[in-house]
Amino acid sequence: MTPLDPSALDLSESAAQEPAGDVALGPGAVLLGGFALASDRALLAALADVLRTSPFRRMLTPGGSAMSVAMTNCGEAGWVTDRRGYRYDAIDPASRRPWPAMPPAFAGLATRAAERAGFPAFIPDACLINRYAPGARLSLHQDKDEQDFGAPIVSVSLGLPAAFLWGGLLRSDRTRRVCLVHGDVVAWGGPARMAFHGVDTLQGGRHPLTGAIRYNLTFRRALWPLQGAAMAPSSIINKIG
Ligand SMILES: O=C(O)CCC(=O)C(=O)O
Ligand SMILES: [Mn+2]
Repeated sequence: MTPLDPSALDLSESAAQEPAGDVALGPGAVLLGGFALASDRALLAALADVLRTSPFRRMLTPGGSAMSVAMTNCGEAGWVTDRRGYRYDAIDPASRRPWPAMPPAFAGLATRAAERAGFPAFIPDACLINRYAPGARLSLHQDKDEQDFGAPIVSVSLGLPAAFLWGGLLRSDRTRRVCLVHGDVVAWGGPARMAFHGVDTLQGGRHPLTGAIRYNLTFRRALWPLQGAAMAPSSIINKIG
């Protein structure tokens, strides 16, 4: 079975018959099929700009092995890993400069996708950009290095298809395989915010826009709300207090 095979979509029978559109993965989680298609070229052009300042690199896990997925970031905070652990940092450790600003095309798409998924007023302050070459994979994990679990995650797929593993709140929960193709967006939050997920080993192939690569843009609210979206002074005091 190739990742493009529709039967790889382990979704409910009725949902699997829909070629695109919105498919609920469970409470608080939805696949927005093709949501980013109309913006694909704008997103890839903006990605090329980001890479001029902060190119892809294979970061080290705390255990000292290089991740198979190459990563970079844009936005106020970037997700990094090294022997000191997983965390967000405002400075790119490779360039020793702030991460590139979030391109408007990125932020706009993320906000619109979140709204469609039922999470209005999402303003991401961090975008982790993943580059998968064939053979790369991301093991099952939770996104839990953020300070604000109230905000959703918005995850955009570009290029080669991949098998996304969607689990539950426990690592031992059953995972389903969801085929993500170019332009698909998955958004999860609320009761699904801490769901385990991962990406199975990328298979070979060629995409007209990205060649033998899959890109993923993961938008998050990493920092306290007061560092990003405008908030009333009273809210800021409440947050600090
Ligand atoms: O590549 C994907 O689809 C998921 C990426 C992801 O889960 C992450 O970067 O935390
Ligand atoms: Mn993740």
